[in-house]
Amino acid sequence: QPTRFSSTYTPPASVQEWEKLVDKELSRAKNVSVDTLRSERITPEGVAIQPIYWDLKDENPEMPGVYPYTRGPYGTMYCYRPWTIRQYAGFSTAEESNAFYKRNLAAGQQGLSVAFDLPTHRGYDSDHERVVGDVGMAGVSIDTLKDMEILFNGIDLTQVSVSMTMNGAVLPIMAFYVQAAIEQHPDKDPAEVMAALKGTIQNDILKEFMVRNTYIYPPEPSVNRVVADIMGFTAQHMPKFNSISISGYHMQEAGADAAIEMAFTIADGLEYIRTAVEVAKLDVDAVAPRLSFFWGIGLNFYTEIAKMRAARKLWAELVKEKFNPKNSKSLLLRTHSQTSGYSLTEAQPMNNIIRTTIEAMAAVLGGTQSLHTNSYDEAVGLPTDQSARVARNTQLILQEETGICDVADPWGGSYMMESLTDELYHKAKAIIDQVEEKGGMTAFINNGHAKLMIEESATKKQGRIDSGKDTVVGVNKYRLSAEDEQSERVDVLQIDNTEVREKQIARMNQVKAERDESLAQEALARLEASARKTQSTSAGNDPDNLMSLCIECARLRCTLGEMSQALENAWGRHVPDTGMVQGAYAASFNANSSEDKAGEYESILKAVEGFETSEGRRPRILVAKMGQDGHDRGAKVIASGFADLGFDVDVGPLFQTPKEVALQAIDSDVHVIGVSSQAAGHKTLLPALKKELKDLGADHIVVVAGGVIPPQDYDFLLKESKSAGAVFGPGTRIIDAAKQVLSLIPRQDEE
Ligand code: 2CP
Repeated sequence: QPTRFSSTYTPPASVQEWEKLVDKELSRAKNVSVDTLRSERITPEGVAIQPIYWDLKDENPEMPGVYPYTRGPYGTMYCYRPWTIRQYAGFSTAEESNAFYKRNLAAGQQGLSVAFDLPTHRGYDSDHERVVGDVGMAGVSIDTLKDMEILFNGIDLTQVSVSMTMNGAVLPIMAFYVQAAIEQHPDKDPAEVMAALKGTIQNDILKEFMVRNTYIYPPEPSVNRVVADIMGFTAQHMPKFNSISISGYHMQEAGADAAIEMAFTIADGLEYIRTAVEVAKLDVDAVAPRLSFFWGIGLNFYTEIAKMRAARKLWAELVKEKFNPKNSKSLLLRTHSQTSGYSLTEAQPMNNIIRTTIEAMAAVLGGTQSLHTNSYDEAVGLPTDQSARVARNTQLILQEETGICDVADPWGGSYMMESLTDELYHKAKAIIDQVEEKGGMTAFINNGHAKLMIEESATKKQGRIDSGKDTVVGVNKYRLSAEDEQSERVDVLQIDNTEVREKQIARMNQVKAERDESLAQEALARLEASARKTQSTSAGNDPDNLMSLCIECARLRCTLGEMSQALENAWGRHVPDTGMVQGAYAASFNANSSEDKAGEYESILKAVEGFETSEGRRPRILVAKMGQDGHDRGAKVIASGFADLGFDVDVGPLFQTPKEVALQAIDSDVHVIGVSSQAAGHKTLLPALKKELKDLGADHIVVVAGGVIPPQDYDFLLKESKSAGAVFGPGTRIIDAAKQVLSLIPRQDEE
């Protein structure tokens, strides 16, 4: 048996290609060569860990950095440069977020990732009537250039790479970011500053229509103008900036399994290249090297690693086949990953550290380029400094204490992993073929197919958990007593939403007062006029490019809401439909449950029938979402589950005000309103709903709440403000919630 480096061993062609590539990769690095990588990582037992392993009997082994990239986009992977530790954060005002970023960078974080609040996502300034409960809650509030300048105060944007999660109001946010960078360097040519900017904008609007719901405009202009013009602008002026982060994460969070997540995400990516080439007339090689990806990483350890390996291969093959690029970088799937928020539990939150560590290991063993690890308290609220530190240290420990970075694709060649990679590859490819046959992802989304497939998968998963088929430690197995559970509670960050909102409005008014009003209005009018044109080249130097026009608006101190409104005047606001999956919960629960659990299901059905007999109609519930919180997995699963259990279910539209919810509830004559809240607005929005009901003489309607609500707030909702009759935290079984809701509805003879 020859060794890899014995004089008698002649490496096969793919290994030789890898060696050449590695020489090139390492030529950038000081004091590192292939030889140092091969000989310097010696274990205490005297074993030299090699940067890569392959089967010596294989005549053409797959290698990392070599087509089709199953084993990784780079030849040496973490041996040369570990993944970027990039924690997603932002809350309250720009000042507070800026201070948080600086503390994190000083403590070992390597790149920034900005979370914006929901009004910003949806294109509303902080003074808009629809966003009262949302300002500064789930991210930082940005209304003007001034906010963006404060957000990055003391952080040189030409040096630190910044990721921004923004899709709806992506044009104003990108414009503020670019203009803030330019104004950080008044002595430099703006072109030079823009060329130095490195980072990523999420700008993945297609998935918003399936799952994340922070769209503003209808799909057609969102893709063909907004996304296309940003691709055109960044290709020309910001070559180091990743113009889209094509995201599967939110699909997984919404319930998609790995094959669906991978397939829809890759199909979205193909659609974006098609838009670039066919609509914006850009060269594939001008765009594809700066498309990046974003995966959710859950607890299915082997599957997640295999997913990342299969996705790289699938992307490389499909881009090559469909667009025939000349630059090999166009074929690389580079990705950010985030551990699963869905997998976190409110019960025994310390268990979440272990879950997150395992997920982080899967992301890294799958070859991620950048990683966010969730904080253990994220199932109940915003992370504190302490929980954020534990999350960051999880990555630092993996990078610096474990030796995991010493070898690229350690799973390569495992019978099991190669087989699983192959199977997932084929499953995802079959779904992509189906999507492409239907005319691509936009068509597949428009006909509602994509959303339903994800919702069905989510509802089945809930049935598996509620029936006990899938274990969730501390939730459906190994539970603590109520008393012990209480002692495990953790502190969460509390934000005074009213104070943040007032501060934001004051600052915005000051910016408006100090600007040249007529110049600002002219710039907004030019933006609207461009949006009304159906023909634009999207090229970065086209005077109608929406990104250039927004940068000009930002320079003249127009607000985010004003720019968004100018575009809305031309395109309108997108209104989603509210369909619901039927039968999936019942089927999944009953197929997976033991006999006693099946009896439990039957007993709820009987109770609902009993209600109907005594009250003359079934219990009727309105599942409502208030504020700008578009996370609707919980609401959709609850709606489907309750419907399967015999309730009459109305699903309210997204983004409602408390008054709109109250009016719909009265109109539909429901017994109960179930409010689903994931974005921290509950302490403002629930009391407001209760007041509306009272004012409208409908105080008899029971209100219950569920979602991400810190246990510390339960007393406020249940007792102090009496704005909810029950609160259901993450991990509540649907059948338990249904039982309790039924018991809360006053019967006719009690009234
Ligand atoms: C890296 N490099 C290497 C190697 N590794 N060169 C040679 N050999 C290697 N082994 C080089 C790269 O070529 C690149 O240089 C530079 O080092 C940086 O590496 P990278 O792989 O580009 O890493 P990165 O800068 O960290 O970028 C990673 C991504 C980027 C994935 C490409 O798009 C990204 O950071 N995404 C983050 C997205 C994110 O944070 N999203 C937040 C979602 P060159 O650039 O010169 O080539 S939070 C979402 C929430 C949940 C929400 O949406 O609601």
